[in-house]
Amino acid sequence: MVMVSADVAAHHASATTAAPDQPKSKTMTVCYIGLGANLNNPAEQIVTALQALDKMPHCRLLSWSSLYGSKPLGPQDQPDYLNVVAAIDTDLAPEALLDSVKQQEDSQGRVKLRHWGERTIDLDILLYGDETYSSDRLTIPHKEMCNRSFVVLPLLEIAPQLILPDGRKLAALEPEFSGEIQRISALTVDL
Ligand code: ROI
Repeated sequence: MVMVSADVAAHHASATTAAPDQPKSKTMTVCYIGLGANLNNPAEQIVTALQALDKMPHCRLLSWSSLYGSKPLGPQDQPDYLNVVAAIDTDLAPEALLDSVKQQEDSQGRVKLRHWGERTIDLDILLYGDETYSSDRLTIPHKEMCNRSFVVLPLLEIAPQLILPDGRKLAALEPEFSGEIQRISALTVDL
């Protein structure tokens, strides 16, 4: 198992670091990915996705939050969710990163059953350094991230000092969400 120092993820989201195993001209960008699952052994789905984030070409898993449980946002006749937020380092551009995470969702058998419905795994790009980005397929920061307790609280756990691209402190959002989700446990992932 790889232990990752909490300090790594506590950096401001804009942190770019020279990767030791990359040519010097490339910079890596710290990105945050939201993971959610409520079908087919959700905890296993999340662990599989974290392992995949570490194995993805041009990506490295830096840290991840505890496992959280949350009531579904959306139709209530679906199972509760498990949620985690992960920090990765990547030199992929945003669209290429999106391709990679979508591919991983597909490989874990994600099928769209209904709008805001149940899913085996959801991998949302939340932040890409302190950049903003918008296309038909992707908006960064994730449009709803600041409204979702199951994103904000796990993200705060791994990046308590995080400043959003618009200059707001993530920690300022915390009081809005107290009691909405439950921290279940730390999550052991063999890398
Ligand atoms: N609800 C919760 N609690 N957690 C999620 O990860 C999640 N993901 C979604 C929708 C369907 C909006 N609801 C969710 O995509």
